[in-house]
Amino acid sequence: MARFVNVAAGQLGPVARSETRTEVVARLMALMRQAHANGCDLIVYPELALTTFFPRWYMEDQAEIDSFFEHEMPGPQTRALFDLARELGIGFCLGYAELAVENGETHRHNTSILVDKRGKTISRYRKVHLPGHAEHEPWRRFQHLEKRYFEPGSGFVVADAFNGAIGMAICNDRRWPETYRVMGLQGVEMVLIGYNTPVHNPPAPDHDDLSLFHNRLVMQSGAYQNGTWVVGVAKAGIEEGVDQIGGSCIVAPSGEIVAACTTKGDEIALARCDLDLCNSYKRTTFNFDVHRQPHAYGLIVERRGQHMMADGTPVPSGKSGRGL
Ligand code: CDT
Repeated sequence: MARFVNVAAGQLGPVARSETRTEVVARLMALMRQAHANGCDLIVYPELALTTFFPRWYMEDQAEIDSFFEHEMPGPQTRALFDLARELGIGFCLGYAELAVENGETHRHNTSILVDKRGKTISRYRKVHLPGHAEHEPWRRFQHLEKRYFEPGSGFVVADAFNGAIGMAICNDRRWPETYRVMGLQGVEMVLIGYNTPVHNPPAPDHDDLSLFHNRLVMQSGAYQNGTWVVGVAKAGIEEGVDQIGGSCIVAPSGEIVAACTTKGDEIALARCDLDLCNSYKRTTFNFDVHRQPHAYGLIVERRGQHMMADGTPVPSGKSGRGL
């Protein structure tokens, strides 16, 4: 039996710093209703969807920082989204700042959860590749302090859900081939990715004109090279003076974009995704069992003419040969 998942990329326009959770959740619910009216099984929301992208500001007051974090999920202001999902029978993927107390210790993560059609959280992912910097850098037009406010997560999980194998990644993760490959090795069939990407990258302004190209480049190659669907969803538009790319799109295992948002506001893009289409790639060009050569991959790498182990240490005597 064919396995179709009708998916909505639930793009958000800018979220102001003054906007309350209740106001943002109302926007998310409006998108969810549209997705449901279009027969969707699943709607995917952006990274840190419940607030403005707060790592753009340097803050020292921990109470102020923690005001951007969710202390429970669902909590009093987010429960309505879970209730609506259950009422409509639609799943969702939501990014938010997570404050977790585990074994008496407080941890802060940039997190996404996958919620099923009954409103139950079935998978949680904590962002691995945290971009930016940890200290105040006043020379920047705006900060990118993810390394200050979050701890990195420690793994890419693939869940049995929506009749398939569903993984999650968050924003900067999408630029790293390892993200897709680690999930590809687990047989992932759909990767859900929320993002907040400024057009301007302060350390590399020469990349600014390429920001939308790079967005597509990484998601399309990640999809193709792993035979998986990719759903990339932006928080877009000019948020607190910072221009964020849009470009939300749904990518097929062929690497082709099959649906895309056309605005930088609240908008859904829809696709009927055949999960069995993944097999056309997973069983041929990217049949990992048949064609991958893990024994040949960079245990020893060459860097500036010197043979190094993959961790950067010199090759111990007695080992020979070159990796990649
Ligand atoms: N949120 C996030 O991860 N943003 C980063 C900005 C990096 S600037 C190239 C991203 O990779 O989109």
